[in-house]
Amino acid sequence: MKKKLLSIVLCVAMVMSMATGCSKASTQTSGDNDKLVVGFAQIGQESGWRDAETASIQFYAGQKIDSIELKFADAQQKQENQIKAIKSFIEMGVDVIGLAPVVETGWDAVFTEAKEAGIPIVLVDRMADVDEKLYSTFIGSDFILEGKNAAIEMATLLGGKGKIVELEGTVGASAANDRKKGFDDEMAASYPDIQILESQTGDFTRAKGKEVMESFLKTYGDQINGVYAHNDDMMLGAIEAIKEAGLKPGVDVKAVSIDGVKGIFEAMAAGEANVTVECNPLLGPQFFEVCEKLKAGETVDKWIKSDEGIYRQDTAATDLPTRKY
Ligand code: GZL
Repeated sequence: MKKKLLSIVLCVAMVMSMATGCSKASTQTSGDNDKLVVGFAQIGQESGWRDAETASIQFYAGQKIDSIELKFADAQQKQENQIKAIKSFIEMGVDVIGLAPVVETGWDAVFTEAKEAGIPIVLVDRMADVDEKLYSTFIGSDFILEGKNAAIEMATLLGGKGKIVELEGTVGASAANDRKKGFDDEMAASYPDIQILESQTGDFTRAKGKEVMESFLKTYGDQINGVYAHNDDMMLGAIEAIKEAGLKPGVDVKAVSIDGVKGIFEAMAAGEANVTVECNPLLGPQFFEVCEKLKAGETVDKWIKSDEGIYRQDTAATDLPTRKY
């Protein structure tokens, strides 16, 4: 009996040491100085857009495993998890840290740690509210312009007058803050006969977008002539709610959102949505190009802007096969 117990204890000890050995090994950089070692702290998997961005980053690194080592962390939409990931990347001594900040504020301390460690930070698709000395560049869209364009599209659909509701992105996210600012400011400045009845966060998710639209419909019913959603995923949820309320999305309730994911092109082709303002998630190539430059000690532009289009119902069926995300 004693022998059996001993052998079990030894086995467990062996497994434990291998496990810790593995976890230590996975935190070491490859040790090959020529390889570009990048840590990326991703927000999560809240939308189709986010999944497309993750795929773009992982695919690019996967194609270049001889020259790029990617350490990827999924923060499940929690800032504290992104901060933990950044700290671990600093400890590993990566060459560059990339992240899509889930919210704009709360980054000064950990970005300062990265700077003191001599590791550049690249902001991807969302901004952080920090001194610009604390990051190398922002690769992403002009969210204020996206919001302004959405307002112009909505006003065109409504003939300049009507009542609308607004589904906002994640509270505190730069994409939500600026898409709201761009839209609401344009509405106030140019379309006084369009009233925003209510505006609430749907956290960029389809499920929450449906839930909030259901509550808007309970409160305002067929007074609602249009809905503006800060991303297509929330709009797809809102479309479900509009149909369940017995109204026709895209007809009774005009639908304008942002991202340009495949699902919204399918909805537009079915006549259930009207406009999507494109926001490019396929940032992998640009991101690694910047990382290579930073590793080589080159300077990069402070803002690498994505250029994007506006897509409408009338061309959605022909656009759909060309869409890459
Ligand atoms: C925009 C990005 C936003 C998308 C959403 O750059 O941060 O986050 O519009 C995503 O779909 O959740």
